[in-house]
Amino acid sequence: MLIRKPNDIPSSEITSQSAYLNRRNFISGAAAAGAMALGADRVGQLVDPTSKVYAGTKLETVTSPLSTTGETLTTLKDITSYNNFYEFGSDKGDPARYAGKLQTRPWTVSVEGLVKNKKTFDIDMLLKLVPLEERVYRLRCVEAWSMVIPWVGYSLSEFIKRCEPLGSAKYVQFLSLADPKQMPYMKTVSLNWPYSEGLRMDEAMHPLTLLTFGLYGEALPNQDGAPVRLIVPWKYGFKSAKSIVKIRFVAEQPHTAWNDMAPREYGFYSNVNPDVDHPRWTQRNERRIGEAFYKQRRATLMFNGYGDQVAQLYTGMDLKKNF
Ligand SMILES: Nc1nc2c(c(=O)[nH]1)N[C@H]1C(S)=C(S)[C@@H](COP(=O)(O)O)O[C@H]1N2
Ligand SMILES: [Mo]
Repeated sequence: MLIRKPNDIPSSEITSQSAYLNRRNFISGAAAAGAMALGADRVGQLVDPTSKVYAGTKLETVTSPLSTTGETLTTLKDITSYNNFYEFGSDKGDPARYAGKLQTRPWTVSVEGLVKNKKTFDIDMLLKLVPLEERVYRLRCVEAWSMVIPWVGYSLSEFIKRCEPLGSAKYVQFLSLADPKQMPYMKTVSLNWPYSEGLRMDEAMHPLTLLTFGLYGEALPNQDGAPVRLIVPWKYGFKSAKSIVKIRFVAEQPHTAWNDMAPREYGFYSNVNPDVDHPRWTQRNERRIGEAFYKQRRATLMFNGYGDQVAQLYTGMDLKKNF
């Protein structure tokens, strides 16, 4: 049988988001070797039954009119074994291997900054704030692959309204947990921890922006960002911070982990845009995870196909400059 390569992009052209990280790890080779030894050691902990107490709990959901239809869902297996979660390693299989240990209870999300309600929310309270919806969204990674995932959550706007942000709050920053005791690769992967992401207030308030607690009807698997993460379907996947512990309302555009790492490659907006190439590879098309490698790559859609709903957020903006 003839195995064909994807015909439009030589695989050598696609390097991962971790290219920088791996180069740096190479420099600190001793540290990397240490982490690998630690990693191997932790594989055994996957079978620890206490690690799976929360991930997998059934969640009640209502259907949402904001669900994407007409797409084949990516399998649970692919969604949970092909991940980016650099706190747990830079290979796609690392988060499934090492995130099982993450303790997701007790867990709180604190609200800081320019807001009336500077509160700390217990995760189980947050989960019950408003009814959970199932929302199928495409997720397009900046590395030119995509998945279709039935997320569970509610519009972030519901949460933000209850925080009562001040008029001076123009952006929202999201900070992930940064606990090197639980996250074995924080020491060797040189992103600027804690993982930080941000949205402009109108993007954060947009109904499509989902505060996400589950997928496939169950509480989030750890490798997908348990116990709470963001999903911003019209932006590259890295905007969707995982395992969030802090939400900060600010006046200025916040720094973000990827923007700190390589500002020419990862902009603040990072709207999915087939017309703006990543400096090292095209964004014209994508590989759907789970589909055969020889299959024709799909054309990437402007705003990941959500343009009808979100394009008006950017009227008058040059999206090549504001990539
Ligand atoms: N805290 C944290 N959040 C993160 C990341 C990460 O490394 N750390 N990776 C991002 C990237 S690059 C992508 S594509 C998505 C992947 O989500 P998934 O593994 O659930 O598909 O999570 C994003 N959120
Ligand atoms: Mo990504």
